[in-house]
Amino acid sequence: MASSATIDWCDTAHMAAALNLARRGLGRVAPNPAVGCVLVKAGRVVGRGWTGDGGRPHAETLALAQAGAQAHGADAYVSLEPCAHHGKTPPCAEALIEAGIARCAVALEDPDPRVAGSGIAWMRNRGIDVATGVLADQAALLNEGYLLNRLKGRPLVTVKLASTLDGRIAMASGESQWITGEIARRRVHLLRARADALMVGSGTAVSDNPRLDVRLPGLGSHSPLRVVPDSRLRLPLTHDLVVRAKERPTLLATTASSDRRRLRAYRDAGVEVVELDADASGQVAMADLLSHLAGRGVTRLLVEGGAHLVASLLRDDLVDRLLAFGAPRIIGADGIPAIASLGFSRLAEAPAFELTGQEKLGMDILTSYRRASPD
Ligand code: AOF
Ligand code: ZN
Repeated sequence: MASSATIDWCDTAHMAAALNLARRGLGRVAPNPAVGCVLVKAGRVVGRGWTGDGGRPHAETLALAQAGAQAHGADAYVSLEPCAHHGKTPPCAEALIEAGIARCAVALEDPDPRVAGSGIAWMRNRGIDVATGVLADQAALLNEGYLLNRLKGRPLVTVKLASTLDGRIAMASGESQWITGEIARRRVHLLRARADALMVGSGTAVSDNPRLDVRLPGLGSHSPLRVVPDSRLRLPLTHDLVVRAKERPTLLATTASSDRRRLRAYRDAGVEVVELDADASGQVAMADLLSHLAGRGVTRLLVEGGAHLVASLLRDDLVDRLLAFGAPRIIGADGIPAIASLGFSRLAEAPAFELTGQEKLGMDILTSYRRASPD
């Protein structure tokens, strides 16, 4: 709910622009939120900024630098409450005050305990007219990963599935290459670029041999952390995830019972190994892995299969978003299903999702869902 003075369509339009700037930072700013800032004077945009790679500079710093003296008397639109703590630069709330901003529209309060309302309070105390809640829902969706990290100690979990019309991902023989077409595959690389970490199960790592990097022109340097839960240490030492671990960091998550010599061999190759709790079936406990990832700053995790890993995330109710790439093929019940057995017996237990969008990608269709909110 928006608060304070008057909020008109102009406010909404400028905040939408700030959100679009913020979106550019997704996958590049963790553990920071992706923030956008637009400065407007007499109806003209005089400064724009978004959070820099690795989280600094903050969006407001860049927008203020661009506006220079024109910031005096301008309106600021910021997609997250300006910070109130001293980092590498003074707090953004203070910088906006010093620059002589007349009014500030904020989409969302920052849950970081160093901020949590004090950025807004500072500005109000110094006579700035502050409107809050402008496009708050959109801002919360954009930074859902940051909010989950801060408030629930886990990243946003997005599961990507690529299957046939009948929900199969491979032939019974395991043959699976190229279920979806080229355009869909490029779309996956864009999704990867917007994630902080990519995860596949060890079975999928072995059978599909994924490199889990971003192969799009200009985006290759933003390849995220590669994560493989592997309680039985099945990942071959010759796998790309191991061999190239020094250039593209790989995290292997295993349980405490693992073979020490093999662990040393992974570590010698540059793989980071963490030993986490096991679940009832002896696999790496997903909740523990997600909290480990959140603790090291991951806000957005993209899970690319396989069927068992996705099933265990669904069983534990840890899937926030589902992106289903559907290819116009039918394999039949002898093929391998996209999701392994969940063990539920009643329909009420079956995870439910809300449709959020649909896109045609060549011959394939991408259908997006998010976890259904409880009734
Ligand atoms: C802003 N504008 O663009 C961002 C903000 O490590 P630091 O010093 O960069 O601080 C991280 C915190 O800064 C982060 O948790 C969040 O509260 C805020 N991020 N704030 O005013 C920005 N990215
Ligand atoms: Zn700041």
